[in-house]
Amino acid sequence: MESILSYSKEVQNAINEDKTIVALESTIIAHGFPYPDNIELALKLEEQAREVGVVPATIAIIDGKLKVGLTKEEIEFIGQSDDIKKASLRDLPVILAKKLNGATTVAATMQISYLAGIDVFVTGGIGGVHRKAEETFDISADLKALSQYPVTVVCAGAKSVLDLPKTKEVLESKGVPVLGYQTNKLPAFYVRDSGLEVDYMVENAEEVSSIIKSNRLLENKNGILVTVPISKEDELNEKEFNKIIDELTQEVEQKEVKGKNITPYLLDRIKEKTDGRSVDTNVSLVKNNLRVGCNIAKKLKGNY
Ligand code: PSU
Ligand code: MN
Repeated sequence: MESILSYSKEVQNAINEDKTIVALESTIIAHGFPYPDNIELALKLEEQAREVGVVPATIAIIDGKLKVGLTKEEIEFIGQSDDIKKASLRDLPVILAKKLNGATTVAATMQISYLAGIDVFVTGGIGGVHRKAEETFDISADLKALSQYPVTVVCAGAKSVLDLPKTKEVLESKGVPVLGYQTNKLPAFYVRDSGLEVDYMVENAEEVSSIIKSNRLLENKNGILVTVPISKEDELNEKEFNKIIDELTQEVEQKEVKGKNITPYLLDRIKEKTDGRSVDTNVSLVKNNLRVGCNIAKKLKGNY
């Protein structure tokens, strides 16, 4: 069958030479960060991976093609154009058929990583169960993807704009282990500790790699979530941040922001309310996640 994937030269070579590859998402570029910080970050992340001998595969959809690995021009296009759809699971078949452009969420990036045979995917934060989900039913397809694609997602947890206890419950129902990287507390993105426990603490990349191997031997379909706390120097003040979140939760309701627009809206408003500090914090945590993700991918390949 014809492959629907379109690999960059760099990623194609990496596959041919059996090099270690790590996937990166593109919603963070198109909708998660302001221009031009977004492009700078995307390029820096790729460079960071290469420096430790890992080939970055940033994933997006351009003209209906599922791109595994982007050129610099393609990253600039995704970061600059305002004609890029936020692409989650339900969007992929339509964006492909209509030959549109899409920035892939965690869910869609997991699906494409799985199709491309990439085992480890690094991002900032995952989507989850939104507050008041009992009324709105707003639960990110990221959780569905985690339940059905055996890809390891390295993140800084999920933001406390979500309902974290409910998010954890859904992950448990779906059979997704939530691992804490050198911590037994679930990180909450901008802050190190959400007050919740992770399922298991892991000490190092080697331990994660053996858990991934066990997951394979069990023939599990689900992915694994590795949560890495942001560094102590860079975390935001928890009290201040929680106050912002409470305010924004009300604001989203009042302004009737809905569905896929909620996450970009919140990110924008958090940036304003923290005088831009949330952006630096976000950069710091993604880089930290990438450092851990590259180590896990290398261990898994036996290339370390
Ligand atoms: N969290 C962030 N930044 C982001 C996202 C989440 O801090 O950019 C993006 C991710 O791509 C995630 C998506 O997969 O939002 C979740 O959106 P939704 O809740 O609409 O599924
Ligand atoms: Mn949603």
